[in-house]
Amino acid sequence: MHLKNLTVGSILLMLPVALAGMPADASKSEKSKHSEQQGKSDKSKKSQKSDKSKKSDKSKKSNKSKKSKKSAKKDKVDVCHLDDDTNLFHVINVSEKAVAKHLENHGDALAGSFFADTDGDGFGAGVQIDDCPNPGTADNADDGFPDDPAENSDTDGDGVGDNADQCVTEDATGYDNDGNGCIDDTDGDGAVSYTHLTLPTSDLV
Ligand SMILES: [Ca+2]
Ligand SMILES: [Ca+2]
Ligand SMILES: [Ca+2]
Ligand SMILES: [Ca+2]
Repeated sequence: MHLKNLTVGSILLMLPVALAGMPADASKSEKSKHSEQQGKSDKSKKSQKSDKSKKSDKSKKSNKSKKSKKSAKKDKVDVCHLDDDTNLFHVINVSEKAVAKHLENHGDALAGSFFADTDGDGFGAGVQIDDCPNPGTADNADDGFPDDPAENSDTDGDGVGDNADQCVTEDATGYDNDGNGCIDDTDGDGAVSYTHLTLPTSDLV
């Protein structure tokens, strides 16, 4: 419709329609305001979230740093430091990196479990008595004969140490009068077996 064709009457007729359209526009404008507000509120939510995430990041970082401090403590190693004055070891705690230097330069040793070695054969026994290799200790508890420097194990369990046992895998318990670790009379016929030849000649009839 061209404006030229519009009469005053037709304009008047259209006016209510135009006015009726006004609230609609106003409501659009309200909507747009609302939408703007929402947008702002969303932004503020996001910004809050972002703050939270920042905080959470910070707390994560702080936890990490705590953990790394803990692991740093964990990375420390007990070393047996050799005291030049007493010539005895005592435990010191050093960083993992420094361990090699301590071992090389000071004659230090790694700390561990050391047991009493009463007979000095290098085999310990009983419960752990030291963390360091001080005199009278061994780094194992393998001595089955703590008072016999010549023996430490008894494979067949007959009470005769492996070094003295002439039958290392034969349990001669109860049948070993000469104590050589072998059963004296294997067939039980009462005959003197060759094992008795190890007895003093006075025992031979
Ligand atoms: Ca021993
Ligand atoms: Ca021994
Ligand atoms: Ca034995
Ligand atoms: Ca034996």
